Amino acid sequence: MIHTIPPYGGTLKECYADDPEVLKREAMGLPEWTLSRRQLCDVELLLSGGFSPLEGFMSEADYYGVVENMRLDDGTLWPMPLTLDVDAGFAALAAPGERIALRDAEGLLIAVMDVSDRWMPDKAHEARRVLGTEDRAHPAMRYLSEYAGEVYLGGRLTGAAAPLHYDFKALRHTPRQLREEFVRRGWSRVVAFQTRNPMHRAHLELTFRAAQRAEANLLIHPVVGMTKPGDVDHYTRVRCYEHALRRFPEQTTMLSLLPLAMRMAGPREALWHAIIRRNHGCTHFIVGRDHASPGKDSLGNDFYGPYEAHELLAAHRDEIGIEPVPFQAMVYVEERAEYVPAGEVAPGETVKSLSGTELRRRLREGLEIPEWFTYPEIAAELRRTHPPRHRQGFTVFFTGLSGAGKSTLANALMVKLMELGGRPVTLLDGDIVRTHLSSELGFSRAHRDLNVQRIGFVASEITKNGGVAICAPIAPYAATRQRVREMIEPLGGFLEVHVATPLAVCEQRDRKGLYAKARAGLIKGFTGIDDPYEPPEDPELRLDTSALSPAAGIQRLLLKLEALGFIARP
Ligand code: PPS
Repeated sequence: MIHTIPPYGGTLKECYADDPEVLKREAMGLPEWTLSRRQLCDVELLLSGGFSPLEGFMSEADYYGVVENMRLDDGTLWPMPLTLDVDAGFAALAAPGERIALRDAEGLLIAVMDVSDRWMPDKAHEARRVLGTEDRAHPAMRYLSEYAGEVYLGGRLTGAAAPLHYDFKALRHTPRQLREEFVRRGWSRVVAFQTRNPMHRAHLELTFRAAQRAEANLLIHPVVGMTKPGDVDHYTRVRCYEHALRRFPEQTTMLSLLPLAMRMAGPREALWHAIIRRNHGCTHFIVGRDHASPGKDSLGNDFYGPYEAHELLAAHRDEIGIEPVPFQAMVYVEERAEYVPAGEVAPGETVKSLSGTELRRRLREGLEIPEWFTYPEIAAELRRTHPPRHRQGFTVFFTGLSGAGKSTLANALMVKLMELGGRPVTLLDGDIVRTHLSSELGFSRAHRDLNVQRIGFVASEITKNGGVAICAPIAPYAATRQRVREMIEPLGGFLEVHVATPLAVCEQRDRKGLYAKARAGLIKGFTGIDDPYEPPEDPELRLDTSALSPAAGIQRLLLKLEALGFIARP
């Protein structure tokens, strides 16, 4: 069904079925694809008209037109490829002419897709053209190379239901709802502000000025779908935006959440953002410095020039259907006690700034966040979800050969931490885990990986919730340990402790008699004997229990935890 809603932004193409019940019956028996988080975001905006004029995933011709020239096959300006990536196994069931059912992770039918195109993309070429790089430090390049399926599908969508959201329902609006809301409020000029960060004073000053310059009302339109890995989670950000909103003159500004999955594609992404806001009924769009920038590449250089996005939008200004409002970075000038665009700083004036990294450091260490940088209520909100390290959870991950002394150290550490108090402590010793979590697993490479990943998962949950997890598996493979580290580090502390007692000592101790059995060939695949142990290259701590008593080892570990800020002086 196509609805045309004047007055803003031209035609809005909503793609929902007239009768979802009929569609649900039709979907029974169709090949089923479970949408990833990113695909679910894409489908939500395709169905709601956020990506008008698209009415589904792109055909092969549209895709190549977009990749090469930023144009759909009919010549319409469109900067970002939007395709359904699937694995070869599923692709075999989805020939052009077939229909497939797209479901969310719980199995709810979201849409039916009439597959029109199926092809194998050249992902490296796509990355070079669209992102301007093949560097894995770019999140969209990493997605393409590590997560995206090898086959792309294109075809129209017919929606059964909008993806379910339980959070911030009152702040979510489809393009049609926003257009209607603007009409209801009598807003004929609306300038949209795109953001994936909490709003601080610089952002408020920038949006005040933009609204004044455009003589428009302001829509704060943050992305809550997927942003850059490592960003502040959207729950915290939305609470910050709600605080920020109270700082604007009443009735001038509105907050609405956009379920977009960003690609961090710099200039092309900025153009895409503008088109999306046009579809949501806005007349103006703020383009910032480094708009949708993914940060530095693996050589430490910027992926895009700071004002490349301004230039691209200016070049296409006549056909986007929304007026770009370019802005330089806003900086705080001490002498004037106010924010001004960077280009307006007079010679000799003192400019103050605080980087994202510095803000995170201050939060982590519980240091002051200056008032010139952000409002107290926003700083307090950030502090709630980013407590200083001594109130964050952490994981101590012992790794080493059988008999190296991991369990002894782990038990001693647990007792010492309980003596210190303050956080719940959980011990995930190798034997405990193999009894309660992994009783069906053996010692093949695949089973060891599964075992260690299960430990990592439980430890990550404990860490996320502010507890201490002490793990003590052999964990012989470096890649698996790295995966565990990546799982936990964004949630709190992670300390890898290599219990580096030499094999000869472990074997001599042979408390369980297993080394003797392994040497006699009665146990196969025994770590250190006929299965490898890959020692950590750069652990937070290395302890050799042949040279150090458990008490001395634990003391060194406590000092390390203290130096990193996770515990008060032992
Ligand atoms: S792993 O590799 O991390 O999954 O191993 P883990 O869960 O820590 O289990 C190691 C304990 O199992 C006993 N065991 C073996 N270890 C190594 N290799 C083989 N083939 C093997 N078979 C049994 C051994 O007692 C280990 O206990 P610890 O406490 O490390 O001595």
